[in-house]
Amino acid sequence: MHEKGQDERRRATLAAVAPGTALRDGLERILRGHTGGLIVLGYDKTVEELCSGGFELDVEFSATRLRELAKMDGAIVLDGRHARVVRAAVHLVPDPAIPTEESGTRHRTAERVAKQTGYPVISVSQSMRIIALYLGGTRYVLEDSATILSKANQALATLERYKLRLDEVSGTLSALEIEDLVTVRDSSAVVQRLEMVRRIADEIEGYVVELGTDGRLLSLQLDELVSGVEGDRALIVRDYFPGKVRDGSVAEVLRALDELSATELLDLSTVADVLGFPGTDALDVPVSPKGYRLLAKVPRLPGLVVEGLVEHFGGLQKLLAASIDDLQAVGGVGETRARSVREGLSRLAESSILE
Ligand code: 3AT
Ligand code: 3AT
Ligand code: MN
Repeated sequence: MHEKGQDERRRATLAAVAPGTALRDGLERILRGHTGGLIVLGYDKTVEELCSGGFELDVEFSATRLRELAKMDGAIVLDGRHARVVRAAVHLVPDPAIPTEESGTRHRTAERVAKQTGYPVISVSQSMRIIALYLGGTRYVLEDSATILSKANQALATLERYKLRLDEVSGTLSALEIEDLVTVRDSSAVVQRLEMVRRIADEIEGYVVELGTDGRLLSLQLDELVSGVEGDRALIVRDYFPGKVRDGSVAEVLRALDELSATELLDLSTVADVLGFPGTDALDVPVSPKGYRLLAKVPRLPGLVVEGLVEHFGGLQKLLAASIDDLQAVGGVGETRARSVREGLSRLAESSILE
């Protein structure tokens, strides 16, 4: 949980300095101007106490102002929303007892101030021509878009392969579900593949954030590949959750999946264990879905009706066998809806068997 919050903060900060933002524009101008820079992204009592000299400005932020102010010696302090320049030409005096791995007074100061204040600090190195972001105890180098894009495209190729494999195992699972021949192995394999797709998609999402306006095309490609994956993961967990489904228990399983290491995720038995099927022989145990995942493929079916149908019939096989009259016994299901469920499921059954 702690790690999650940190990850979100990192992404939010990277988004604030991504290409296309005024802040990044200012940093690139400093780099091109061959001067350096030391910029604190936030101002409060703690920051104030580290500031010595310089002058107070409190003017609106702009990229060109940042570049001009960076020509002077010292640091620039912005407010937390990066909308105003609070101070410039400041000498920062952080606690010298705070450890730093950096060499060079600018970068040592940046690391220490980031640790001491909790605000992100940026250093633009004059000698190394690098923009670095210090956040807490971590340093990120802001790479140019071409470098990030080449990494992102590699990840995207991997995602495409994973997605193909996922579509394969999902199709197989649907066919087995229709014929009531599913084992824990089959459902675990789909969960495993969904999780692998989700993880690589999350990595690419990070690149999208870093790329800012240069990441639009990548973002579109990503959305197209992973639409529905997050939802499917929850549906399949609900489908095979042993016993009654409560939202809390589903969320716990999803969290446990999220916490599996990359190696654990590759082991189907471990995935089965997380899904509620422990033991060495669990993979060959026959299981039947409640029907959530296939019902989600029936168009225009509200969530409450899906709940009602699963509750009433108790499993996919009984749903498949239900007549239009049977279906109408469920609250919220009139003749029209009963017909569309009947037809939807029949269509799924036909297309699944053909595959
Ligand atoms: P850089 O981006 O720093 O190369 P700049 O357009 O920001 O250039 P500066 O204000 O840093 O320009 O000024 C750089 C030098 O240019 C300073 C001065 O020697 C000369 N300069 C600037 N404006 C004038 C002017 N009106 N008349 C004569 N020399 C000028
Ligand atoms: P470069 O990689 O050369 O840019 P550096 O770490 O070698 O950075 P220097 O000692 O050359 O740093 O100092 C460069 C400038 O950094 C000098 C000053 O404008 C700024 N600077 C360094 N320490 C501080 C500080 N404590 N507060 C404000 N500005 C500082
Ligand atoms: Mn130096």
